[in-house]
Amino acid sequence: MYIQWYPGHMTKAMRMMQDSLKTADCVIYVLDARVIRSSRNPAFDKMIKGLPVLYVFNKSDMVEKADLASWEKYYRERGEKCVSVNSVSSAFRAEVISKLAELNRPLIEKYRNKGVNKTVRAIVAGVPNTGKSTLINCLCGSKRTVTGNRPGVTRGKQWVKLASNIELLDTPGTLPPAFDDEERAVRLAMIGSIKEEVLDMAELGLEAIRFFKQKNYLPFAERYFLDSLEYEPMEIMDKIAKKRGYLLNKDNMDYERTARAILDDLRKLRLGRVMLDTADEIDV
Ligand SMILES: Nc1nc2c(ncn2[C@@H]2O[C@H](COP(=O)(O)OP(=O)(O)OP(=O)(O)O)[C@@H](O)[C@H]2O)c(=O)[nH]1
Ligand SMILES: [Mg+2]
Repeated sequence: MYIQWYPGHMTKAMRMMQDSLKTADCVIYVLDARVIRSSRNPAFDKMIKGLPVLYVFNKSDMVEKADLASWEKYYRERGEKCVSVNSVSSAFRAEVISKLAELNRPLIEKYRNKGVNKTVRAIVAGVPNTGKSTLINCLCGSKRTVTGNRPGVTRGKQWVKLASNIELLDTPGTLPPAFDDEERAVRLAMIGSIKEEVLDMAELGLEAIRFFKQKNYLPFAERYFLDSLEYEPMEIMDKIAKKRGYLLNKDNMDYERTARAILDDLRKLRLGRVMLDTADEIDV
């Protein structure tokens, strides 16, 4: 599936990130726990070389703990600091703040030795809709930023004071510039990080079916009363449309509506807690 997923304003957004990084001491890199690999942005990774980074695996409530543990292990073995979070809950607040303090301890101590009380500036970044603004609100314990379940909610940058010596910068979601990796684009689209305006929803639904078929993910078959996933993706789409009675007219099925139903089921966990970037893909 070809997705023209790099809208013009993204170039501007990436330039803004480059600019903001000049005043940042560290990065809070918000990844979606379902797509820990696909929600990395290689262009952004290059920009932040040399800065301390805390990787936040957000929406951890949407995947199985055991699946997430493989990614945590992988990051930790590589010496990367990471923490799994559900930003909608306040339960993770203290842990993230303590990890953030740990990340910046060398810097704070360096300044303290000079008698300076350093204010740490952390840039909160990630692809659209990963929960950056929600995380900031969670850390602050109050609604300081605008959030919403669609990509592109945060427009400009916004500094938020977390404590007397920590400031957080909320930024608009940014996508990787190249679309050399179609799988990445598809997965980001599946979780809702790419604006619907640039997507062919029926085609995306078919990609979702391909994904579940390839993993032979049986809860998918169960959800739609299919006896197996041993059919062509289009056949599966057709069966689901028929079972649901999604008709365009008396001769044609409504595949777009079918696709939307599948994606909605995926995003609302009605297909279970599905990790799209599975642990067996860690080292690929
Ligand atoms: N289940 C779950 N939902 C979350 C979590 N964090 C955020 N959300 C939801 O995800 C949606 C997007 O959250 P935002 O904070 O607006 O995401 P963002 O990364 O700031 O998005 P942009 O500003 O558009 O780039 C909202 O509906 C949030 O309620 C989480 O940890 N778990
Ligand atoms: Mg936001």
